[in-house]
Amino acid sequence: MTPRLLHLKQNVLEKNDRLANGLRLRFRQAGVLVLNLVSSPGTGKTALLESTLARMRARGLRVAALVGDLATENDARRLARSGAPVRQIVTDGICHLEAEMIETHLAASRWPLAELDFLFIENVGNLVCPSGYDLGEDLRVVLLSVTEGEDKPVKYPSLFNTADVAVLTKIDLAEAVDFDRAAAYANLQAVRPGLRVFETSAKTGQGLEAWLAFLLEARTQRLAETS
Ligand SMILES: Nc1nc2c(ncn2[C@@H]2O[C@H](COP(=O)(O)OP(=O)(O)OP(=O)(O)O)[C@@H](O)[C@H]2O)c(=O)[nH]1
Ligand SMILES: [Mg+2]
Repeated sequence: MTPRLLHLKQNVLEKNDRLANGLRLRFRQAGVLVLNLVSSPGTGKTALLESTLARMRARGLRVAALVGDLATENDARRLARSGAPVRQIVTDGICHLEAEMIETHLAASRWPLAELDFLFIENVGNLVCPSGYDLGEDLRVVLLSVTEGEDKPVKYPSLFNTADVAVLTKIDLAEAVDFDRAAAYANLQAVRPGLRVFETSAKTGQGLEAWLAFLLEARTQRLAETS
């Protein structure tokens, strides 16, 4: 990369960090826990969110979602079936979400943040681009499906390295694809030592209660820290 390009990239990331810090402050003041879901395309981000939103709403929790894609409103339509407020962010070719997009869409949504318990952000499916862009989230959740190969954490370390928690998705297919659980865990720990891992299936519901309990506990902890 030439020095000029490097400089430009630094400026873009500095501006993003500034906006993300502003968002984080607003989220904390509102008492909403914000999660940024990242993974390669097709890992099951929307499927996990469909189940998570439906289960949370059934418990009376106040949830909303922003979902990023290069094109189409398909994922927003899927998530809206839960009854939760949802907005699609169409990035028109950009391979990640940026803090400015979150700001713009939150303003347009007019969602009163203080009336939300959880805000989920589904990032654009990409194992590289989203890693450098803070969205002001409390927790970055990286998903890895059993069908995409146990070596992905070590091949794409930057994204896994910035995650706070991992979800191994499509666990119902583990046997069918000879999923090597030990190798997947070893690779996750190699790039992010101590990373907590959940195993879920949006198809059978396996692991979803433990995942939900983790999210509720994370929110309780965050509220205790900020009060
Ligand atoms: N068997 C099985 N299939 C799943 C599971 N989760 C997702 N899928 C399937 O995997 C495909 C992709 O799932 P999506 O939820 O659209 O994946 P995504 O990560 O949101 O994809 P992008 O938004 O395009 O990045 C769909 O056909 C889902 O039905 C699961 O737990 N088990
Ligand atoms: Mg999706």
